[in-house]
Amino acid sequence: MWRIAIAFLLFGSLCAVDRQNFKTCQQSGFCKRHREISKPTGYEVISDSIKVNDTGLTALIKNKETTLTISIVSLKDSTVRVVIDENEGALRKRYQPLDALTEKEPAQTKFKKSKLEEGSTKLLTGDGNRIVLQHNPFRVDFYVKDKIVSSINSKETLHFEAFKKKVLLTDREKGFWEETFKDIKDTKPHGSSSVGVDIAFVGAKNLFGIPEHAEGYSLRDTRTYEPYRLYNLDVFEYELNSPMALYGSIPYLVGVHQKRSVGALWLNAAETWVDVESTTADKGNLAKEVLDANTKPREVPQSNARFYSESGLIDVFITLGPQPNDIFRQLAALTGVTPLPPAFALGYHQSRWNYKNQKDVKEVHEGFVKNDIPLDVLWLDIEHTDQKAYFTFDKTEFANPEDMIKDLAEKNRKLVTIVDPHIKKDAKYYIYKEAKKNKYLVKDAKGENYEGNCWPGDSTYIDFLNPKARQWWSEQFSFEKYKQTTNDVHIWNDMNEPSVFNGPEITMHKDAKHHDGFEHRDVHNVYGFFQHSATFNGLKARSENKVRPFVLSRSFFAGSQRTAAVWTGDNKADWGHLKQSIPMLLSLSTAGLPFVGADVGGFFGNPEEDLLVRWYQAGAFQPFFRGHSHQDTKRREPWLFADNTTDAIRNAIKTRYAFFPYWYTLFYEHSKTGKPVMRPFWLEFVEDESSWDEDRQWMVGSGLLVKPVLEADSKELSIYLPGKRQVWYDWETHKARPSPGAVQIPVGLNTIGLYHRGGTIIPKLSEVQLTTKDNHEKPIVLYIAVNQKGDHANGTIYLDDGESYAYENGDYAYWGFTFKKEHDYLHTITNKNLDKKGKFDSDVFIEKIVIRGAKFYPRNAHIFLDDFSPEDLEFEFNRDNFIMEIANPGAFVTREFRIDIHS
Ligand code: NBV
Repeated sequence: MWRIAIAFLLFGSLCAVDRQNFKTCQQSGFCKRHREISKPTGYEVISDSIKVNDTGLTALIKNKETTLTISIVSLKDSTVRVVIDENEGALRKRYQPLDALTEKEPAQTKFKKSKLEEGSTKLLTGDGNRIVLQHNPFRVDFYVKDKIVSSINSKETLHFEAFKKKVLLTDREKGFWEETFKDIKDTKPHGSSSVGVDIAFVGAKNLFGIPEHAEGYSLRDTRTYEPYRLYNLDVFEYELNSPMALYGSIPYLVGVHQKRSVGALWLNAAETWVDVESTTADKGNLAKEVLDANTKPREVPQSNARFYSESGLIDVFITLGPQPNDIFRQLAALTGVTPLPPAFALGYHQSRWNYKNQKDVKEVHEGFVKNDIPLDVLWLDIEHTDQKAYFTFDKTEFANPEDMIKDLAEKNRKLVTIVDPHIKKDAKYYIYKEAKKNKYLVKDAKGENYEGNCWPGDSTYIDFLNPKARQWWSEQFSFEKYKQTTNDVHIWNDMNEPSVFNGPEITMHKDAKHHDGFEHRDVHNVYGFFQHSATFNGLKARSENKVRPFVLSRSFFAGSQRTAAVWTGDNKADWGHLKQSIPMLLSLSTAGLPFVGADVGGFFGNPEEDLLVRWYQAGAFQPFFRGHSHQDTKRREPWLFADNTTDAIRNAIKTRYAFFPYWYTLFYEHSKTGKPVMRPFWLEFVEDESSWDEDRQWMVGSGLLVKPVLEADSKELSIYLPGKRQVWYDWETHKARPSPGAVQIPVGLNTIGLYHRGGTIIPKLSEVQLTTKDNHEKPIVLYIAVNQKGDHANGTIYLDDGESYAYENGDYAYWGFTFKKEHDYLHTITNKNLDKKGKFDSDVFIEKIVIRGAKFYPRNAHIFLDDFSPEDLEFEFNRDNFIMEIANPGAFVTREFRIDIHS
């Protein structure tokens, strides 16, 4: 069996993606059936079935063949849930991935009013939004401030395959009762049970989201293209600009609009396809609703997304915004946020398949010290195990893991080890024995333990759908079980789509069986989610809830952000992949998953030095920052290149560390607001439509614009400065530029396009040490970028111990800084405790303050601390560039001060 694996591997590493391994919509029976629907499916509401109570409405809807139930409930914060299920007496229960939600039953809120009329039922929500159920044809319209913003089934494509008794032959050719792909048969014992409907986003020119695809950020019209596929798959050397499925799925998208953005979460874990269409509302089925609301007839853009899933329910959450901030908060209320990561996880990670032995590990991490390059984490890939039996160490190459971990820990570094979900079928392997004995393994269609081929050869798979199996899995991370590990070891869950080398499309057979009678087809996209959440819980429990875990997962689903960071899998060392990583990470961020990154340098192949440098520069401004490479590639530790390459990589990594206080604050703020750390422009500049689909540049938080060099031999970098009436400052030269606008900067080896947005204040470390821990509590420099009017800027900083949960009990500090023009002759800089519950006592002091855009002539400056006696401050002022620098103001971040600048 292992030969197959190796043959597969070699094949995989030699050529690009083998498309033949993966289905097209035409080859997927249900996708084809849904896509071919060309006439209205004819659903109408049975008027006398409508029941409305305080918080919800239920009704029956039917067409010629099928009767369904619909429920519409109003949730908190402008969110509406619409569920369509079979009517009573269904032959089987349909799976709902409710664990993706933070609350399995999201709290409902009361309607203000409801009104049953001839032809429609109107509901007014507590937030003042209106929902209109149109009876015939069946349709659900959503209004914000009397403007229609979204509609379900406006194209009348609702199609719901109810379970039925097996009728031999009739539907066979359509793949209803069985389907074969590349000689592998899906027995479909329960027949097909697919569901699908269209969702309209009125006023939205662009849709964003539904990761993961190697595609542009703005979703493209699929009318003459394959639909986007959501089916977690292990794809070797994935193709660029393709809607093919990749490792993870979040069935969530946003329709962006200047005043009324809308999000939709399609809560379904089965194979799903999404067709996207960009059209105009004034000519379609919603024309009347759109034109009614507009006095003058005009063209109104509309985007439609049509979702089809192989099984499960139609369970849609519509978040009604209306502003981008609201959209992120509303999604976070449904599927959660990333809890504050341990500080080290925001540092640089060095990985490779594989560091060969302990000596290798030692040389590599000491190499970082010798070469003065910061590093927080060293990673061990599959070869560190005893013959791919996870939770073990190879007895010869890693004979003393405790020493190795101690050695790393002494330098304030961590180790990450890989733990995949396939379990070596070996009667002597304790994990296999226990899982088998406890019946925690996935079963095949016949009810035997499911077997597939993966790294260890014959493998079985943990049934993570079973809560007891999850609990057991979590316990495997305890120090008694995962021997020779400590709290300094964190975990990487790879291959958890799950990858099955000899399975259909390199994954599990759809007729395999899981806990509670569900088939693999029902739960496929949530399998990895359950693995990484059980891993996270295990790490947390092993430290008695004291140490924040770090888990990286390849597969993901909605809600994955609560327990994992994610990377974009097996990319390639070429410029195209570097570019594609940006929209990929933005799509993940848009879908609520903020802790994301791509393998720096590219996993397959050997990057030219220029590319490697540029990739480090981009990665330094992306949330998860890890260099990683395939075992067949040349070694790429940063010092193995020409000196100027090593220098440029060192610079990039040091720059990352210097911005650590800003990153950490942004992750904290994400956990409170749901806003991502790496941001698309529309979140910050919704007024500037031309910037919405930008996929070469991004924002880190609200203050920093990043445009890395993305082309070989670049001489010049052109940067778009978004927004209206904003001012931007070149991070290095302080030169101010208005927006909207574009700027060209000359490119050197160390160039990263970085612009500081006027009106914001960014804290940065004044010097960096070699790990985040060594940087803890070190002095900062405050960069103040004055806004366009010249009268204001503000920013924040979050501090805590960086590793424990003490912050949950008040051991943190969250402070704000404000620069303000008080009047023509006085500008002030003040700080303020923004959260009095935070009691963290810190000694972090401000070593320097840099004011960009200081359009005044300072005569003197002094600081007031806790009394009324001011102390004079020394400063420098550059009249040409309007830069004022105050060195050593004697201010501490978490002690109140006021600096007066007289001009
Ligand atoms: O465990 C080996 C690799 C890993 O290095 C990579 O990051 C994963 O995406 N893994 C996939 C399996 C084999 C890939 C060819």
